[in-house]
Amino acid sequence: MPDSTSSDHDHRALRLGVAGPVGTGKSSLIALLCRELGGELSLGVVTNDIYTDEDARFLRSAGVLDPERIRAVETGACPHTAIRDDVTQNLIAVEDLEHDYAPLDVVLVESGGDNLTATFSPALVDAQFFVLDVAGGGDVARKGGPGIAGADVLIVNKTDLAPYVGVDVAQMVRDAESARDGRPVIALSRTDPAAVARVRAWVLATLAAFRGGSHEPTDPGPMAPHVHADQTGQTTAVHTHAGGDRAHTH
Ligand SMILES: Nc1nc2c(ncn2[C@@H]2O[C@H](COP(=O)(O)OP(=O)(O)OP(=O)(O)O)[C@@H](O)[C@H]2O)c(=O)[nH]1
Ligand SMILES: [Mg+2]
Repeated sequence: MPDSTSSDHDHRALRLGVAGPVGTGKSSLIALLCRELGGELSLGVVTNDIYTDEDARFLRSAGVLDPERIRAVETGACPHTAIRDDVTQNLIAVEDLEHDYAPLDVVLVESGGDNLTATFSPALVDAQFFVLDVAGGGDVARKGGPGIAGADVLIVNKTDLAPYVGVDVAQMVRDAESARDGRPVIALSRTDPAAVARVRAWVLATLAAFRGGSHEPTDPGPMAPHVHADQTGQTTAVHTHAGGDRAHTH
């Protein structure tokens, strides 16, 4: 088992998180990055699903990466638990990939789809994407939350759908930028080569900064308080998360 406390950038990959609401295109972004960068970089992928390995199966079937380099973590709990509160399962999956395919350049970790609140712990990833899409409505960028405000890069995805859903992409990007204190926002469609090139360039620049020792992981901050109902509509427990998270009901 590799040294889980290693922070030696010569010996481990850049770990990039991909978070965001359900269906905004997290797996598709990972497939895109594998296609764009797989020729020049050695990549691995870890997916998080609550009950299934659906995302891993989608990515394996996309044929963009050796299927063995795609590992699934089944969290069995709401998505932020495994990417923020107790990242052990994910760290083990990442380190196993780094060990099996050493030297690996980048490991992409997909969060289970959530609402606007889930972000990765800096103990798990070095930098993170937060993915919104235009189909969720132009006003989503104004709703804020730690991912929108604090992720290293915010993706406004599926811009090709904007005319069909009545969203002004430029306005959505401006709204997002005003919530982000200068951090980048990239309007993306997988059918837009210029936008794809911007995302690709961001990953390569982040990798260069990571290797050069100038990349500082930042924490978007804890999730806001929220309530989950179980399948019967009942809430089942209330607990306070470690690390400064506030009350959170399951
Ligand atoms: N039109 C369009 N559709 C897209 C784009 N990117 C992704 N999609 C579609 O959006 C849907 C959801 O994409 P996924 O990549 O599975 O989204 P996800 O965020 O991984 O979903 P969960 O893991 O279930 O939360 C799929 O039908 C994709 O084909 C895009 O750029 N344009
Ligand atoms: Mg997915």
